Amino acid sequence: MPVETRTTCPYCGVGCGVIASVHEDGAVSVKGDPEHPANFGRLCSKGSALAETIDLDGRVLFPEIGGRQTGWDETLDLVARKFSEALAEHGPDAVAFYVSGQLLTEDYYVANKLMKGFFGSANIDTNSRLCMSSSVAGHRRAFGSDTVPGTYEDLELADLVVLTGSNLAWCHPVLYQRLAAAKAARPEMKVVVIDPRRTMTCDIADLHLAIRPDGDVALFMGLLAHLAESAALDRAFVEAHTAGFAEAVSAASALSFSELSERTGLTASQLEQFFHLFETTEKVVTFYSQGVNQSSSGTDKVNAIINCHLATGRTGRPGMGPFSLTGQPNAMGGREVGGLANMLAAHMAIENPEDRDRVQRFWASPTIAPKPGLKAVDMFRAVADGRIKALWIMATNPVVSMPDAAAVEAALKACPFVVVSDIMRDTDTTRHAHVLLPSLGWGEKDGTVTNSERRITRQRRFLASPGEAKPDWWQMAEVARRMGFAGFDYQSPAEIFAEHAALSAFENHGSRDFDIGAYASVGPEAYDELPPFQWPSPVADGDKPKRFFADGGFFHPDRKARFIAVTAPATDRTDALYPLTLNTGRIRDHWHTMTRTGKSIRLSSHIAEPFAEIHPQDAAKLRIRNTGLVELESPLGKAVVRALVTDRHAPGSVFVPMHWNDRFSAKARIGALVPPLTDPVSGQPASKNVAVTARTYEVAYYGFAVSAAKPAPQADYWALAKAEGGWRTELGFKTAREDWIDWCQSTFGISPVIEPLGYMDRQTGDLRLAFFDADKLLAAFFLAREPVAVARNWAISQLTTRHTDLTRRLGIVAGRPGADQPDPGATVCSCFSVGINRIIGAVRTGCHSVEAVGKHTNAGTNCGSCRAEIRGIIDGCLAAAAE
Ligand SMILES: Nc1nc2c(c(=O)[nH]1)N[C@H]1C(S)=C(S)[C@@H](COP(=O)(O)OP(=O)(O)OC[C@H]3O[C@@H](n4cnc5c(=O)[nH]c(N)nc54)[C@H](O)[C@@H]3O)O[C@H]1N2
Ligand SMILES: Nc1nc2c(c(=O)[nH]1)N[C@H]1C(S)=C(S)[C@@H](COP(=O)(O)OP(=O)(O)OC[C@H]3O[C@@H](n4cnc5c(=O)[nH]c(N)nc54)[C@H](O)[C@@H]3O)O[C@H]1N2
Ligand code: SF4
Ligand SMILES: [Mo]
Repeated sequence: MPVETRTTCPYCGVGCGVIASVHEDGAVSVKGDPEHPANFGRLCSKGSALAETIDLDGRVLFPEIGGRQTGWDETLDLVARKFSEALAEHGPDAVAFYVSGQLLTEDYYVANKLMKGFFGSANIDTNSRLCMSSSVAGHRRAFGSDTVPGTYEDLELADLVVLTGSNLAWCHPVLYQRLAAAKAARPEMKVVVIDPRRTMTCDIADLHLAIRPDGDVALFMGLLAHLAESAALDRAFVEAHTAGFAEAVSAASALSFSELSERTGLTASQLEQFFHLFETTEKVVTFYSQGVNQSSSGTDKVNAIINCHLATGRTGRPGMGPFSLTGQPNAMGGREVGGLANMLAAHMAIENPEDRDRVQRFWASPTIAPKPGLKAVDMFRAVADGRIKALWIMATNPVVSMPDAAAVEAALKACPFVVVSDIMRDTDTTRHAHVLLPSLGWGEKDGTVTNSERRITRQRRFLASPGEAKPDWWQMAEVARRMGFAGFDYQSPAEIFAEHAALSAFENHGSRDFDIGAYASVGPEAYDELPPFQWPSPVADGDKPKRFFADGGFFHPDRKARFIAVTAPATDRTDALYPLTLNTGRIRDHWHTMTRTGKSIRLSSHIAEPFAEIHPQDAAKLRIRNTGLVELESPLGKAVVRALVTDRHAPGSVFVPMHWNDRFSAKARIGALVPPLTDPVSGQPASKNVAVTARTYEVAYYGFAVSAAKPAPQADYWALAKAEGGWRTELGFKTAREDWIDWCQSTFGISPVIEPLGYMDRQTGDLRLAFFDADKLLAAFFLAREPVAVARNWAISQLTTRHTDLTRRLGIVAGRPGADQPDPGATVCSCFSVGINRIIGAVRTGCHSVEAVGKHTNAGTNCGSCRAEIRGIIDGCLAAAAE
């Protein structure tokens, strides 16, 4: 019998419950936990593929100093000594931690306590600065606390769901599935998607508003002005529970309707339709994510949205409220422990002397940070100019994910002492570590995470610790002890959690939203068993839906919420040198910098290469061809990716995923183009609205290869991805070579004694080479002057085919599937590896619904993440047939 462990998915902020089974042969499988209130058994493609990402390939398993394997004692002594020296010689502002919403709450708590209470600095910031800080700032301005008022259930209870700046279908897929199911059950429910792109989320939208980049503040100002004049205004709520209404409405009314239309890029009729829907539907939830937060007007966007919910009294009642979707699995836990440079702990304020005193007394700490620390962008500036002498990075990859990524890399190179705790040995960031600490990863570590709806769930260990890897909290506690600090003698995460819970209740008496005092004396066993629960939980009261603010009770001293008078930024762009707007974000099957999802063959097959979505008009103007290569340039840097010409994005904009980095592609680290421009209130970088220019990246030859071994490509362009039986690589060469055989042998690690089968057409320049070891294909290489047209998934399947006869081998150099080996086409359904050609085939045989295609091919019947794409393929086929 397999041993089952209930745990939580380590990817997005939905926080799905997972049951991990370890089978007798050691194999691991995962399934959704039917009892978990976030997902009720569902998982998306990433969650379903978790078992494929936990192998030890590429892991860092021993501490390292300067690339040399060491022992924990020596390494921790060095870290403690370096931090002590920096503090003694240069003071508390000379040290910094840069941590992550992917740490567990217990890790995060220890990091924050050590930095703020013992180093006496607030120089601890986190990748949540790039992710949630505008929401935090907006919540604090409006509510007086960083509170998400609602629960996921509101998604099903609402009659109108507004999604702004959220690609829910790809980024919070299980919530999308819950929404799709609710809408199928109640077709009268309306969904509005506000996004400059027509994303997969639009599949269930009744209305898609293709807003101009950063038109959101204007849009919600227009809505507020409209609501203020309408029957939807809840005067009683506004008077009893809020302040600043008149000023906010007066600011909002300053925009004329034509200005509104101009700034949002929406027509009068679109605006009227949206305003009317919002006005006449009481149960409305506005979900928002990075299209709102990652903006130079991010905090104002958040408050413009909240203003509309406050004006209508639709905050924290069932089916109503503003709802910030958190990205990372523990974005919320990080905020609870105060892991941002401008927060304290347990939702206390660093600016407040009473809060500082309270936390210091609770910790019995020698000091307490007297002022906010440096926010991420400023922190790396301080690293670059030498103010920070010792930096510890945990569970984040800033050389890829920070804006002005090249400057971040240079800063790390210049920093006298960089510690990195990660699970992977070779990332763009670990390369610059003086000390690399091996951390336990998902399945190996124990702790808690909090999801978007304030629900705390255990992540449980079901695997043994590999090598000498240790939990992040242990690493910090050991350094603290070595530096002579009392208060870090934790034996287990349970002890840390109990302390965190006790602090949340300490002298609280209802004055702070975050209170989980019910767990202040949780022991190891109860912690082990801890079922999911939502906060607040001052006393144990089971797991029932909890909402805030239906009847006021905000956390400003007068208990009133604040309307914020915002101003709409200009959205027109006239930059002759950099005329295009670069929008960056996510794809369905990859997670951030790909250190984990890049290990999964299934997840790598949906989209195997970095790309730029470009509108056909721009492509025509710039002479960029679909499937050619395109170079994007901002004043800070350049990137080269595949051109995907599509009208999904408005003219003037391009979309590039944030995931690719120097491990997977030659030059696709898009963060290197993003300027370090931040929202003035939250300090969050604006990574969705970047001025760039685009041009064709000319190459003399395009290439495609499949290989059994991981390639080490020497080429002007390359992008590699794991594939069944080995690797697939897209290539581009600026100049021709004579020695392609040698090139292949060194790139794919093939012995020079192996001679290839080959085909060459001097006329067209086509070249195909295939290298075999007995009946096994080692590598196949396809070169052409045009983008290589070979059927990718067919070529990949040759890596796992036995090539017993010459005809089959010659088939590879012919570059065409034989009649008995149909080409499945690009993968759509990654759960069952169903390619687009099979889906088109099914449609042609009469399957005209997603369900029918599913019955025929299995596609879309497991996690459901690809259902919107399948519907798009069906529609496309039917439209083509009708023409
Ligand atoms: N598959 C996958 N899922 C993930 C992640 C992942 O890496 N991969 N990461 C997780 C994390 S940490 C996060 S933060 C979330 C992010 O989740 P999302 O915020 O949903 O994802 P993004 O793709 O970053 O951006 C969302 C959308 O904002 C739109 N947008 C850009 N500019 C504007 C604008 O000015 N206004 C409006 N209204 N929209 C705009 C973009 O076109 C994009 O479609 O996803 C989480 N889930
Ligand atoms: N251009 C652009 N840039 C962006 C964004 C965007 O939309 N556009 N989005 C931003 C957002 S919202 C986010 S959240 C960030 C995400 O950006 P990052 O946080 O930099 O990305 P990840 O790849 O998630 O990095 C996590 C790292 O932690 C390691 N790791 C995994 N588990 C553990 C563990 O248990 N312990 C330790 N110590 N390490 C572990 C992983 O191997 C990996 O190296 O990117 C931001 N940057
Ligand atoms: S939606 Fe997918 S990635 Fe997010 S927690 Fe659930 S299974 Fe994990
Ligand atoms: Mo994020």
